[in-house]
Amino acid sequence: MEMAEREEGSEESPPEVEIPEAVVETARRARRVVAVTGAGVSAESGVPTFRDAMTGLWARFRAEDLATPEAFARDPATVWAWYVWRRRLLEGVRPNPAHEALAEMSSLYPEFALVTQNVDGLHQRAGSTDVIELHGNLARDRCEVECGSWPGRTDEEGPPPCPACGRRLRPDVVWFGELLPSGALMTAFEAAEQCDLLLSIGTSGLVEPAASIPRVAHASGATVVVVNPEPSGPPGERMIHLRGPAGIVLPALLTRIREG
Ligand code: BJW
Repeated sequence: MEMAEREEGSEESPPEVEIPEAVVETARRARRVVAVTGAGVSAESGVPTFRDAMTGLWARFRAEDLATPEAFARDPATVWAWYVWRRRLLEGVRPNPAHEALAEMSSLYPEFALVTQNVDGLHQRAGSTDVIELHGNLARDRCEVECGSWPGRTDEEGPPPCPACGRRLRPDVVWFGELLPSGALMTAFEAAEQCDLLLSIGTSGLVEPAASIPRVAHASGATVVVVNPEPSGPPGERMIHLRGPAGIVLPALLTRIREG
């Protein structure tokens, strides 16, 4: 896919993106659509991805060393500080055109499932409802012994005690080695098995079980469209890669679908 050069002095108008006719046709014909999103969909909002933006704390720690129950047990203060930093960062960001396009797309289809690995809540802030959150949400804490969840706190010295039992609070997110919420996971895989079109947006596809969702959709007969500026696997039958930032590609796709 090619993007036209921006003209001098035309910063206001978005760059033109060519969406292949085959994608437009498939997206117009589809009735059941699943969008699976990862950190890349929020990159243009200024939220760092996990594996390709290494600034601040990201430069000093690997996600795999912080997003584990073992890391929290070993060094709760560091893990807590990482999440406080990320919560603060979210206070200053807004949904971008990719989130907005997905929120609008849902109204075009009889069945539309938005499945996200992200914990930033930006899809909801863009107007999406019934978002299937596979990895939890940074806006919440929960008790480490599961006695409840509360609004996420940004105490500098953490982790704070659970208001109910006094044990530690932790962010209500899914760490490596932990089970994903079973209802969300089941809904996501069922939707993938039944969809005509699956959009895989801004994810490296390295983390299971989320990474299997597009594969299940493809094996069940759906067309899979990957939206990512970086190369992905080889194209194949019903497997199309739209190379570009989600904030440019998705609004362009939405415009083309609506033209029909
Ligand atoms: C753009 C862009 C732009 C940039 N536009 N795009 C089977 C095989 C092997 C291992 C396993 C397996 N099954 C389970 C495992 C173990 C493990 C796993 O997957 N490990 C692999 C890494 C090897 N999975 C788990 O432990 C899961 N639990 C589980 O399966 O329980 C049962 C079980 C346990 C153990 C063994 C077997 C079974 C839990 C996974 C939890 C993941 N948690 C995290 C942290 C969440 C909380 C937090 O935010 O802190 O979730 S890790 C992190 O990775 C986060 C993300 O949601 C997740 C995925 O990352 P994502 O979104 O893809 O981001 P990136 O950075 O990787 O990619 C960004 C992409 O965007 C890039 O491609 C860019 O190019 C692109 N991009 N700008 C569009 N503008």
